[in-house]
Amino acid sequence: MADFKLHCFAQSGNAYKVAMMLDLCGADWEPVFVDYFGGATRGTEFREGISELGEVPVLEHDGQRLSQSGVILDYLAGQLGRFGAETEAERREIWRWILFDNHKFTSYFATHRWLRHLAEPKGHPEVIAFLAARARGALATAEKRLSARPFIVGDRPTIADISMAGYMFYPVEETGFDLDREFPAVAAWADRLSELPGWRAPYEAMPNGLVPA
Ligand SMILES: N[C@@H](CCC(=O)N[C@@H](CS)C(=O)NCC(=O)O)C(=O)O
Repeated sequence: MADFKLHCFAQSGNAYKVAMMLDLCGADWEPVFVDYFGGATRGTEFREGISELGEVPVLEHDGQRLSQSGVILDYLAGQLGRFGAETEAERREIWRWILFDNHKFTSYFATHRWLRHLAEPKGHPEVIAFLAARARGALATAEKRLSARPFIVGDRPTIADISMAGYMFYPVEETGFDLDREFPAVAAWADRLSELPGWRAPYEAMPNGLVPA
């Protein structure tokens, strides 16, 4: 049995943050497919048996069950000794960006992708336009930051990068954002992350929720 079990599906960039961390750390892990599109996260079995929050990712390790990608990344950085903070100031800086990611960067980008590409029926055009504008604003913040340094906190990748990159590797047909054209520093940063040893793309790392095995 693998050391780590990750409840996930490939369309979830939030789950991908954890899959990416496990891959980059060379951890022994296996995915547990969650049939999100079949309603699993809204069902009693998941909410009472896996997570009351009704969301992936959920990580099982050592008799524990953890949820919220930021908390899981922090836990894994401690367990696996990679991509964590080296000083207290760096720890605060990492959390500043993980919170920004959860509130503005991932959340608008992911909800925009969801409503334009995955939801049935698709979202109202005005709602999609609102979310695109909010996502573009958060991307502009990251673009400025990454124009001046290779990674979010400085010279080396940390869990802040892994958190923020959760949705950066889905195709433009899904996201509606051509990062190379609109946000070249963000695109170059995502390329740098994808060159790290062990990296796999979301659809390679996790089971596809629309084509269950
Ligand atoms: N802040 C959470 C967000 C998790 C989240 O939004 N997960 C989505 C998939 S990407 C989910 O499982 N949603 C279930 C639902 O809405 O029923 C995290 O970072 O873990």
